[in-house]
Amino acid sequence: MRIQVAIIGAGPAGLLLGRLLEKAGIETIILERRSQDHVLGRIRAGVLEQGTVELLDKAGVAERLHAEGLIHDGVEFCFDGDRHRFNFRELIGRTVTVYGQTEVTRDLMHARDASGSKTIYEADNVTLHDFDGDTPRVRYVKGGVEHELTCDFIAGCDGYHGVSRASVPEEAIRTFERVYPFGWLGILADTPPVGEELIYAHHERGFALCSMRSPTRSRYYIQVPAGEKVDEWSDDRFWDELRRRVDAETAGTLITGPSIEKSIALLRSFVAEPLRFGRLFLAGDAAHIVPPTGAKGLNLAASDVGALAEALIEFYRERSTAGIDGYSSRVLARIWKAERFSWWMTSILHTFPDTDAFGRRIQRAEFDYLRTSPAAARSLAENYTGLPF
Ligand code: FAS
Ligand code: PHB
Repeated sequence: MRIQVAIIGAGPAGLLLGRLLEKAGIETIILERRSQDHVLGRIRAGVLEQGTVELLDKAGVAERLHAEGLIHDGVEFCFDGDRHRFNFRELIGRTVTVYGQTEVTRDLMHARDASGSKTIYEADNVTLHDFDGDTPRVRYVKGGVEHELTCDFIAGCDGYHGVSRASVPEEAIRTFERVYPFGWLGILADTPPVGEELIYAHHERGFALCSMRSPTRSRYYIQVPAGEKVDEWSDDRFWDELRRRVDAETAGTLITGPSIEKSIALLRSFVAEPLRFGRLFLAGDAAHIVPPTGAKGLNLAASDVGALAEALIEFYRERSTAGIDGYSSRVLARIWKAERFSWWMTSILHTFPDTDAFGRRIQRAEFDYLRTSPAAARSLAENYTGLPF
């Protein structure tokens, strides 16, 4: 079978790229290792930058997002019980939208199913071939039958553990990584959120985040040591620990309930360079990972594929390679700024085993500087709501 662009992975990056290309008349096929239900069952990101919302609008999949998404003008920081609200709309005239990644994925899947573009779920043993030449190939097994695609381009949107980055010769790629000595234990509950907006809490016992998915569904996280097992955390133990890490008012108004999802995600910062290898391009978590503290993971995936779609459309429409030749350096410039912000948010809000008394004072000084300096607050606001695509 011959196709213009083969996309590996039906997460938000692969699905959004497929949608943007399809709207430009470019044929794609998506190969996804897991089932559609499994992909939809993952509970991940919750906050969309304004640029991501605009890109989903451009993709024609934002109707439900506008109907159900919650526009937030700001977030709160709580530092050892002291709270401060950062009003992004006042500071820089931008906002964020709370709308779960699961819903973004669902909207993109529905649009793709309706368009008739092909997605092969439960595609096993995907392998990439000849992407350093002009006619790359992708092989996969479906229902025990081997298949081969020839294509013009391959988009590796298969996440951190995917096959695409792993297919690049070691000498052709360089990686940068920082693994944090903790993870986030997240809980989803059908309870009303404790606050109108997100609350990021720093406490000597560890970080906590009060988030949400809707006015009736809450999402909470607490920092736990790396290696912690989710089975060691009953719901009650989680709620008690969350209460200890937020201010008294928040603890007092927290409405708890049974968890409908509970999982631990380890935190790492990771970037691969470059992100183009002949006819293979990497985008989303296949290219980079950020600690979720800055709510950048899903949003970076969106900005990557926005740039990649532009480059591929330019190639097909104008037979120009300027976009695809510039893809890697263009997206890496924005990726590293988001990596910096995510690392910085993680550094000031979490407790680290090797942080001494001086280090804790510096974390407090960061908070005091943010809440007393309009310039510092504007910097936080422009990074959190998303730097320009
Ligand atoms: P994804 O990993 O979402 O999708 C890749 C897809 O490729 C998957 O469906 C996978 O099954 C498929 N695949 C993998 N290998 C394959 C192969 N060999 N063949 C075919 N298909 C293959 N970001 C935030 O902003 N906030 C958060 O709170 C947050 N929480 C997270 C929690 C967890 C546990 C994880 C892992 C990530 C979290 N993230 C969060 C980041 C997350 O939202 C990602 O940034 C986002 O899913 C990136 O989307 P994709 O690049 O599409 O990668
Ligand atoms: C979430 O709601 O899942 C969420 C929100 C903000 C973050 C991370 C996760 O920084």
